[in-house]
Amino acid sequence: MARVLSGVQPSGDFHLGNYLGAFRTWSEQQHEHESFYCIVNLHALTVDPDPAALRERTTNAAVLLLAVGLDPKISTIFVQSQVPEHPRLAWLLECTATMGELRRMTQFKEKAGGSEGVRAGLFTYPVLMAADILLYQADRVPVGDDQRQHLELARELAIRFNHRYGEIFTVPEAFIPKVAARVMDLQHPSQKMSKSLQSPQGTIRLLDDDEAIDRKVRRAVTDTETEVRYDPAAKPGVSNLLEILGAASGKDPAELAHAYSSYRQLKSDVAEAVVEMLRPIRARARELTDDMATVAAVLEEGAARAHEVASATYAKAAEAMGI
Ligand code: ATP
Ligand code: LTN
Repeated sequence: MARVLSGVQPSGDFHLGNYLGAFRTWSEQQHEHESFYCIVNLHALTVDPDPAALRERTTNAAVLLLAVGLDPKISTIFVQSQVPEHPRLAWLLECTATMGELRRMTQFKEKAGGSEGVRAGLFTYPVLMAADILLYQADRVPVGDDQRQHLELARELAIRFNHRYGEIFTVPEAFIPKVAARVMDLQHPSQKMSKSLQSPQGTIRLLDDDEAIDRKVRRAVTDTETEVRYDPAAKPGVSNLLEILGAASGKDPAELAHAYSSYRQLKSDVAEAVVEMLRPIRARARELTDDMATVAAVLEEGAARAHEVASATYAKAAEAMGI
């Protein structure tokens, strides 16, 4: 059975992009693969969050992962900081990665914006991510399109390590959905929908109520034409709506476009599809919030299971390096 690992930062409210780009695949594929899903709170430290907020978001992240359908009986759900081998392996890998390759990471360049005050942890962030993946000998890593380059680095580090120190790590592959791998912000359709973008009207949060979802979709930025056509470069706003509808309905976004003669009708159908898709998630999250003892137990058991696998891999890697 193939191994799967992926991660999400507890850096804010989860949104439609996280769901369509990642969580939905996680919950669909958990039945076919041995799955590990990690709430990467150490990664979230790279932007200096408020400690109380980080703690709360970490627990809320677990609630949402259960609400989107991860089943703790078959998937291991855990918090990164509870498995000490993550930063330990990250250090070993940092001693194999080069400044040059980390400097090429576009996410770092975007987030750092050339500032000297940016945290060193943001620079080494992709190496910690590689450690997350390699510790579990993951074959497959389901992520949104924005993580493609980080995955390439994880593969490169695994190959390099194996070449230098012996066959220790499985070389992982990215699994990126065909539709909605990069959901764009509804107000700024040239930027991806993001937890940290501070664009409340452009971001559909998984816990938004029906009315908020409807309003945000209806106010989504489109363009001054009237033709409904799938063309991400020329018509990013409309194409994003078609991608969302395609992902929600299992249909091809370009084909869907033919059925519409107005933006209004398209928006109305997108809003309805998203409302229907998210309603059960919201209901389940509400139930779980009343049962935080269960959530805590899931994380405790998840950390124990994760630790078993991670400690075995770490021991092999450290030994191979002469530690
Ligand atoms: P931040 O804004 O804090 O960087 P984020 O919203 O990008 O966060 P992450 O925690 O970094 O979310 O990512 C969790 C998963 O969701 C990743 O697999 C990522 O690729 C995916 N993802 C994030 N944003 C989108 C998006 N707009 N469209 C599709 N997938 C996305
Ligand atoms: N960098 C990722 C989050 C992340 C991750 C991982 C994803 C951290 N560790 C391991 C997949 C596998 C992000 O920002 N989306």
